[in-house]
Amino acid sequence: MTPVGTFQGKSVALFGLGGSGLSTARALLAGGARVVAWDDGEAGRAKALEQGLDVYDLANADWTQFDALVLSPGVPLTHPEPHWTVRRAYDAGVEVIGDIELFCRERERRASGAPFIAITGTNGKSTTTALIAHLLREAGKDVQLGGNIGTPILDLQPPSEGRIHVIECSSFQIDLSPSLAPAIGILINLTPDHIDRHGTMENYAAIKERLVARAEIALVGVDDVFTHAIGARLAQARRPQQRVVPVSAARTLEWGFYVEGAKTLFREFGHGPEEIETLGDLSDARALRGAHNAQNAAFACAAAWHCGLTDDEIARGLRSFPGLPHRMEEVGRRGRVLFINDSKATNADAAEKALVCFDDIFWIVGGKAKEGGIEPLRPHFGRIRKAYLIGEAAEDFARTLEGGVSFEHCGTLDRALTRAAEDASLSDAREPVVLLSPACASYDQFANFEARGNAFRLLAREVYASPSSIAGGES
Ligand code: UMA
Repeated sequence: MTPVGTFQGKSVALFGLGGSGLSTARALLAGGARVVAWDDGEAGRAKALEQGLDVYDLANADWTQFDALVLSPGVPLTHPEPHWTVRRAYDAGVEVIGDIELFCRERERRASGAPFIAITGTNGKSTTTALIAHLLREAGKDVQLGGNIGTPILDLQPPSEGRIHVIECSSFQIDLSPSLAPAIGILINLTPDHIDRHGTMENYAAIKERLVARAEIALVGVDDVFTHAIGARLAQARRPQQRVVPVSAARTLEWGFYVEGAKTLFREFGHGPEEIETLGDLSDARALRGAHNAQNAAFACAAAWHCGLTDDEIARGLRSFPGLPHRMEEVGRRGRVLFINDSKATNADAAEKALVCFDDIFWIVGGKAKEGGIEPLRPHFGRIRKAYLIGEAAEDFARTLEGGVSFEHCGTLDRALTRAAEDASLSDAREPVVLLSPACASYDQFANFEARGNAFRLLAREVYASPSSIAGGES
């Protein structure tokens, strides 16, 4: 835990008692602050009471006693409208901040030079964050990994000179962190997202820009119009003590980090082509398939290079990266048949990223459909040997597949997996792939996408561990 000493002896209103709120409460109390906690929901309040927190309805509190309101990231700050606690705080002249802001102030107080890598972007930020942490750990560094990826930042060990914090930041968290100034700031990409919480795309992009605006090293994508404009603006501002470095997975750069073929490359500003450094080869990196992962890898290599890792250390780490659970996760193999868990693909956009990576797909698809269904995936139907339909979306998806892809109604995941594995093992493909990439939410049959992915993993293990369960299959 990182005790928060910057509010020692002060009073803090804490709103939102999910994972990050409870972690913040513990860290503030450990640092000597007085905390008054509340949550709109009964469950959050009950958990806080269990942990011995002072739970009090902030609607009835005297807000002039507070030095800050610490808000959970899921609570609206500005849109669709400010939460009632935010209005009360502003009326009383109380600042509104989040747990990452508390960490930044603690870093400033304890060890302002402590290495701190902050990562954001619309897509790929969890993979990039996990990959950076993996590269650094494999090279023997002391690494703390957390933020939006799952472990609340204040649950991590405190910042210190020899310890690298690798932190994924959502736009909600950045919006609550006015003094965010990481040693390395990463902005991967930007496409419209969370507009309900930020009002407009412009506002969403402006919030994301804040993560790199005061970074000592700003690694900024150039593959979409929004990040490209941000990178150009930062470079033009020529802030003292800031280095702005472009990163691309889509084209060769005159300088910066980029991917060419399957190689991640770095060309220093002003250097000739003969001095281009090769940092890794993605054709060896089984957990980094696809163009989107090439972008994640380019950023991770850039961060690792700036942390002093050698080309060999980076190349080794790329090869050994196990990937994140439920994101094109290779769960096993039976003979030629590969089993891939991509349960996190809850819409067509996400499923597309998996479909383009393989040629002979036995596709488990369905669940609770999103608007547009699987129609956008039609250009990739040629890669699908057969589809196995599950969940509520089955009838609708069958209509889309009709005439283009052969399919079978399976109802449940276990039936779909058994049938897909049987067909895959009998196919003539070099590497048939049983792929769960449902392009749907899971709520019709599972608690969440993790539960769906865990079920797939267990079922797949039974299938590929049992020699008699499928005919053929061994190569
Ligand atoms: N609450 C209210 N009133 C409201 C809204 C929420 O009382 O109007 C209360 C809820 O009753 C609940 C608590 O606030 O008790 C939930 O807080 P939260 O939603 O901020 O959730 P945490 O458990 O604290 O998790 C947060 C991040 N959640 C969000 O940003 C929504 C987690 O990111 C993050 O992993 C965690 O902190 C640790 O840092 C999740 C997420 O969905 C993965 N992120 C979004 C994304 O990736 O797109 C931004």
